[in-house]
Amino acid sequence: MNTRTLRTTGRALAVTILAGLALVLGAVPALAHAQFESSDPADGASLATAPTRVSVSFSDTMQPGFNTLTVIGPDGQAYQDGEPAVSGGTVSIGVKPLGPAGRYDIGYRVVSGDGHPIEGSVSFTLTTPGAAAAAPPAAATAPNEGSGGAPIWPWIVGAVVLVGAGVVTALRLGRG
Ligand SMILES: [Cu+2]
Repeated sequence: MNTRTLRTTGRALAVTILAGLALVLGAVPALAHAQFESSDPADGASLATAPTRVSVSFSDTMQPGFNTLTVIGPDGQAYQDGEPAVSGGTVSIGVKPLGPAGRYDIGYRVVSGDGHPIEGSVSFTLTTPGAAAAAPPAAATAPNEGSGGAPIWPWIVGAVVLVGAGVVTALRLGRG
């Protein structure tokens, strides 16, 4: 073999290897679509303290700009805040102060690096009402119970005034 033949053989070998690599690399993303891997909070987690941010992570880099993340509370209210942020395979979003204790669903609709949309949901349970929770019913009714029959007085006063007015009117009509 002279140098020319060696060079040609080397080039042919390189082309073959590159072609093989391209096939393998091209086939891998097509076979392995990004898949859901984990979330924070984890699916099914019970939390006493409300998270200020939630995230879902996937097995591939995610595309920014096409993602939707929602956090829906047991009261049906949406608690996500702002726009989703993408960092590698993780999509996250801020969370407003949570409301009542109970189940919060994190719904996601995201687009992976290869352009495929991925949809799903995970949930966590808040065991202690969050900062935005309405006052519990017991606390709301306490002031009424404490003031006893007070709310009846306006009715009695109103009745006395009405009866008094009726008597005066009747007397005037009788005189006229
Ligand atoms: Cu895919």
